Amino acid sequence: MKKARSHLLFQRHPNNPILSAEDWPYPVNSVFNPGAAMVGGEHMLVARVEDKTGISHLCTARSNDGVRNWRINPKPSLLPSPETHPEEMWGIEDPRITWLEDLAKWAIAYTAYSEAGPMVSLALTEDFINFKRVGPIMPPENKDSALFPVKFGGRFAMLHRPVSAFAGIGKHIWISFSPNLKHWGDHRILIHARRGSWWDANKIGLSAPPLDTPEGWLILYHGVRETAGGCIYRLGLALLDRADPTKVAKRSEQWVFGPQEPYEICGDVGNVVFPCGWIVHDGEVRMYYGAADKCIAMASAPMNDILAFLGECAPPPS
Ligand code: BMA
Repeated sequence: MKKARSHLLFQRHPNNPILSAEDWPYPVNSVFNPGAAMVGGEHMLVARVEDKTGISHLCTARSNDGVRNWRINPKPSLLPSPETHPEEMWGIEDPRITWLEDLAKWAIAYTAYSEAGPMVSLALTEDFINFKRVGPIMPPENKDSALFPVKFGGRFAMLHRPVSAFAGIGKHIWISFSPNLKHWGDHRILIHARRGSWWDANKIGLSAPPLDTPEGWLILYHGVRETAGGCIYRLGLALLDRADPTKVAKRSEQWVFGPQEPYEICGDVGNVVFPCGWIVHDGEVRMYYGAADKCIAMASAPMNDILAFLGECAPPPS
């Protein structure tokens, strides 16, 4: 097997950006940070759409090949509902989609932008037309959340990123468990933000939902480097034990993807690549990401190369 190098793993699609505000059937400011899933043989994106009030909602787009001929819902698919769900007062953002084998339903974990800050909310759907809210499941400040598709020891599992007011502690990825999707506990830090001048120092968060592979749960996460010129959002990989996802088996030292193209460097928030979903198709991992909080792009890598690359990475220090 050829040796995979971090900077060669994910290749941008030449059609990038594959979806922009100009493609939308109604006036919007930006479309970005999409969740992704293969639904009925089609590529399904659930995009975060920011309208010209600054508030975000979710809207679906479907395509056969995952790159062209998107069929965008003619109206918002899921709007914030502050009357019934006050935690959605300032919008709903960054959906991450997981097929729950146990319920035979799709779960969408998203950020509810409440008066007290971002928090994690959950909705279930069977058809991406009707959505049933489970409601807010993590208090503020918390975001970057996704469920695992299977249960562990009879419990659902979720990754998320709480923020502690405890100065200097860093913003890490946590794992929690639930018997019923509504009540979550057994919280613990899973992946620490590094410190100092690392690309993923101080603040990290989950990007796409955990992906089941023969080597373990594949994790894509973002690291936020704070610089005098603003933040840079880049991506790294990790692998969790397949039977016990509280164990981190591998973690990349270098980032595997970062802002480089003009549409990633310039936008409403420059220097941001922000995937919320990926799809495995014919052994290829297609990562769908928001670019500069403005548009949607896709980059892909052979699953074999990703696993070979991680195979050569060290386990994180215990
Ligand atoms: C994060 C989230 C993302 C956004 C990113 C860059 O905190 O809010 O939705 O893409 O910041 O602005």
